[in-house]
Amino acid sequence: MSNVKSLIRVLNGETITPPPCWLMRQAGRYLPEYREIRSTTENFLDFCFTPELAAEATRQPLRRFDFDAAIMFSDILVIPHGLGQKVTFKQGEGPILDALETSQDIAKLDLSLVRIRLAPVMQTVREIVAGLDNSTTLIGFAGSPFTVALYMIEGRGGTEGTKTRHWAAERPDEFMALMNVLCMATSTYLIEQVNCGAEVLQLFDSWAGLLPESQFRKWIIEPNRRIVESVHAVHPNVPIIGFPRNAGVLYRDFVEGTGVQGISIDSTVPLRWAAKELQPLCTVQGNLDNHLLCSGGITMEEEVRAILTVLGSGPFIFNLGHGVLPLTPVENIARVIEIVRGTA
Ligand code: 1CP
Repeated sequence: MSNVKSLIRVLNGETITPPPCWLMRQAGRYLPEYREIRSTTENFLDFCFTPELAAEATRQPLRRFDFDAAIMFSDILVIPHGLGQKVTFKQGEGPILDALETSQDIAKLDLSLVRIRLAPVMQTVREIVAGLDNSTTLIGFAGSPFTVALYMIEGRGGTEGTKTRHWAAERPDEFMALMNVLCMATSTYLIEQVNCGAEVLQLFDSWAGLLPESQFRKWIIEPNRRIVESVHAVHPNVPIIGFPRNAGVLYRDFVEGTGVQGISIDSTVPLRWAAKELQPLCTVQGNLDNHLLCSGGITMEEEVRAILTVLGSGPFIFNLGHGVLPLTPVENIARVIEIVRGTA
C-alpha cells in the first residue's frame, strides 16, 4: 500500500480501483446536523468566518460516509467580501451583493483587504488539517473569476448573467480590469490555503457554460490558466481540479489551455466522450446527476454503475455533476458509496 493519499495518486495520473470518491456540497443543508449548527448564525458569511463552525461543517459528512476527501467549508462569495464589496446571505435565500455598476465600482475594490478579511478561512483550514486522518485529502477551493464576477455584477443568484454578459461584450476593457483583480485575489487566496494545509485545489466556474466559444476562451480559459500558473509558481506540485460547468466540447480546450490536473465534468457530458477526449489528458471527476442522486432507486444505481464502467479504467474520481441538493435523502448517498466501493 502506498502511503500517498488516493485522491493525490489519481490526480498524479494513477488508476485506482475502486476510485476515490467525494461529493460536491457533501456538507450542507441535506444533513440535519448541518441545519442544526447553521441555525446558530443568521448571516451565512458569519458562519463561514467562524472557524469552529466551518471546520465542524466540513467534518460532518466524513462522520457519516467514507469519503476520500474533505472540502473546506466556505463559499465562493468570500472573495467579493474580501475585496470590500457588501455580501449578505439571509437564511433560506441566496446571496445578495451590492451590485457593481460602473468602472468606479471596480476601481473601489481593494486587494489589500483580502488577506486580513479572509484570515478566518485560513484558521478553518488549519483546524481541519489538525483533525484529519491520514487517508483523507483536504480540498481547498475558490470560484473562478467569471463566475464570481457574475454574482458581483448581478447582485444575486438565480439569474442568466445578462448584465454580466453585456458588460463583458460592450466594455471589455473594464470587464478585464475586474477579471485582473479577481485573478490576483483568487491566486493569493489559494496559495494561502495551501500554505495552511490544503492538499488539492478546485476552481468552480459554475457559469462557464453561458458563454460562446470566443468569450469562453477569453473569460474562462485564460483567467483559469493564469490562476493555475500563479499557484504553481509557488506550489508546483499541488494538483488543481477545474470545473467549467456545462462547457460541452470546450472541456477539452479548457484542459489543454489551463494546465489543470483534474477536470470535473457536469452530468450532461457523455461518458464515452469524456473517456476518449479528456481522460488521456488529465484525471476526470464526475459526473452523477444530482437529481438522480436525490431520486435514488434503480435509475440512480444503474447510472452509478455506468459511470464506473466507462470512466473507472482510467484516472478517475467519483463525484456528482453538480452539488448535492438540499432535499437529497441521506440513504441515497450511503447507497452510492456502497456501489462505488464494490461492497454492494
Ligand atoms: O443557508 C445556507 O446554509 C447556505 C447554503 C450554502 C452552502 C452550504 C451556500 C450559499 N454555500 C454553501 C457552501 C459551499 N458553496 C461550498 C462548501 C461545501 C461543500 O462543497 O461541501 C462550496 C464549495 C460552495 C461553492 C459555491 N457557492 C458555488 C460553486 C459550486 C456550485 O454549486 O455551482 C456557487 C455558485 C456558490 C454560490 C452560492 N452560495 C450559496 C448559494 C445558495 C449559492 C448559489 C446562488 C445561486 O446561484 O442561486
